[in-house]
Amino acid sequence: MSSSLSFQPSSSLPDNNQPRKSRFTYRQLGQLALSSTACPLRVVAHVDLDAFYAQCEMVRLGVAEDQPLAVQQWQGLIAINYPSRKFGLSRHIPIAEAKKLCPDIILQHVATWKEGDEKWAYHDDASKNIATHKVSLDPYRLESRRILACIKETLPAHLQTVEKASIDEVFMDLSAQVHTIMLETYPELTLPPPGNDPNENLPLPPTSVLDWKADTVVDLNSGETEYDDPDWDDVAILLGSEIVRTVRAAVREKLKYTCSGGIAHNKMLAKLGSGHMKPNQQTVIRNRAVQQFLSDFKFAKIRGLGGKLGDQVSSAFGTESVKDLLLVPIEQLKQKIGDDTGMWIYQIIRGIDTSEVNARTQIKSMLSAKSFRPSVNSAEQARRWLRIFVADIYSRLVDEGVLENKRRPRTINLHHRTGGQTRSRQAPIPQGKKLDEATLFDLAKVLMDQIILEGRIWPCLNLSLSVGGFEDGVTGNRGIGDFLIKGDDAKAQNRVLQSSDALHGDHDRRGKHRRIKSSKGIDKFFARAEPSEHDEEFGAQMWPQPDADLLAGQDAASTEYGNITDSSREANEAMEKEEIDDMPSGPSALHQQRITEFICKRCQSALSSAAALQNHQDWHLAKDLQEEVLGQPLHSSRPSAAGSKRKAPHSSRQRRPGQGKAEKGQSKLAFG
Ligand code: TTP
Ligand code: CA
Ligand code: CA
Repeated sequence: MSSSLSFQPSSSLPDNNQPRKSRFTYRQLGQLALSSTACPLRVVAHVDLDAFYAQCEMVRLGVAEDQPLAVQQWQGLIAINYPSRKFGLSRHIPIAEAKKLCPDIILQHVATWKEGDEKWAYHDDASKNIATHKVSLDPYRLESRRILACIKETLPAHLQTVEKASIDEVFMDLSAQVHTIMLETYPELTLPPPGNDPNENLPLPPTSVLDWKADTVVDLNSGETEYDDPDWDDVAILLGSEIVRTVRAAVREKLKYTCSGGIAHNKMLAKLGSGHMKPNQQTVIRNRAVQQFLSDFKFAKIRGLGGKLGDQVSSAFGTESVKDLLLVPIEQLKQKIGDDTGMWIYQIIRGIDTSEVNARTQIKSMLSAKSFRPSVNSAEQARRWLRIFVADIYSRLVDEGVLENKRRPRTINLHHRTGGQTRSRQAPIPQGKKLDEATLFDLAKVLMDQIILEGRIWPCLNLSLSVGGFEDGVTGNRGIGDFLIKGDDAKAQNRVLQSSDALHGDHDRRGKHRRIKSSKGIDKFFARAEPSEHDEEFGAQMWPQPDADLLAGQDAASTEYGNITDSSREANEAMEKEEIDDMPSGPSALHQQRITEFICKRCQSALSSAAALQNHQDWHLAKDLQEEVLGQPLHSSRPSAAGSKRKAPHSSRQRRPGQGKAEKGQSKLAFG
């Protein structure tokens, strides 16, 4: 790895005095202007905030940059700033241990909603009140929005493609901007190709020296040397890297946040790059360095290969390393893993990823939920929680542009669980009117009342409210006043709910499948990159693995934070594993006893407590619902979609690891 490179004098005039040509054509240069995913000169960047929630708290509290600080959620740590990482702190360390290792550490609990409160706040006693408080991530969403806005302001409006990939990450397709800079910097590129033939190769860049400034530049593949003249893909990535440096400096100067960047040919590589050297650095992966860079990774680091699929691959081929997997012939991959998935793996470990950077937020659903310990035992108490869920969801809807009528959900769902039974109710959200918090709350209350009417619903152990079916709002000349809900409309709304009950209310008698089909909001369980209350059940550390919030592709089904994907699944699997890992290791009698007491009948996992077992069973339920929503198990071999404009396995009609069902997006976090 080198921090700066210089090339030897250009050898673009070889022996026969004919100028040597670039590997790239005029046509390919043209594709760069269009940000074509097929363009070999394409430049994609990924920016990820360093220790994000911890930085948010540092900025909010105005603490010194070298002050160790961690963000606490109940009895766990969810974000650790870099000064405290020097003391060996990580997400998995108990609070007492963290204080021992770093006595000066500031432990800041996340903001919470207190049962019955109208607004979240930072409560000093939150960590002791898991039963009556619910985490609010609003402070971090707010900062996320400011950072996204800052990034967008830094880039030219007409040339930017920025995708919020999680609460603290963005992808940027820099191709169009890089193209513009290239033409300005190298006017020879604006000349028509010889014979006006776009398939002619470009001249080589006139420069033989590329200054990578302070970037980390990944070493070249074997066989390539720094003495080879740079080609236009090197120049493009260098220009991309300069843009990222400017973006990071703006975020730092204007908002005080540090972040790390990755600059490469596609999303997958850019994402691996941003995590390569942290904090406050950026890593460049030139095309000539991709193989070298990837072969050092375990394939579990690649998004989509971190969970069950990764396990399946490692047991099928007896390895966890990319290097070994590269030796497996494609036919063998297809045979053991399935045609599409095998093909996808074959390509992704070779650094091939044609997923687009999506500028449009494609949230599909939002969920707010809580498991109750102790249980909730009255309608009044349940309503107090509903008020919080609605406030939580509404603030996210505002982020989504609901006030501007940009996008709005079409359905609202309530799931209710007692010891033995889960009930769900769904209703349409009246369209064409302003959607406000009171309307949502009224809808939620009606759903709750319907469930209450069924009887025997206490004690309630879990409530989950979700909204889904997002679609673009009607644009036009209607002012916000046109969307106000009037009294009569509210009554009409109730009538709609009643008829919806007739359509959807008979869940328990029709069985689970029926219920699931009317409850797509549950896909949210698999689509989070931000922790939700559901995560609290599993403990803070169990939520998304660092890689699990990314995902990809332009085609995947979208939910609030990201795709309904295997990657989200990985997050859930991680939860499950960590539940098990939380138990004392070693064959102690206590351990044995706990194992036999809390075994999941479905998968034989051992859980550490009755509550953990309950949560684990919720996870199974969510997974079942998810499979129903997707219609088939993931990773099965599927026929290619005829007529799709993209090639398998990236077809917009197919799901692949890292994607959800067709339509798209990521539950992921749109910054802002
Ligand atoms: P990450 O980007 O994974 O981690 P980070 O920003 O804290 O640290 P890094 O510098 O390594 O990127 O997650 C972003 C935020 O999401 C993190 O600050 C807190 C939250 N989070 C959780 O609450 N639980 C988790 O398990 C993870 C991974 C993140
Ligand atoms: Ca981060
Ligand atoms: Ca992140």
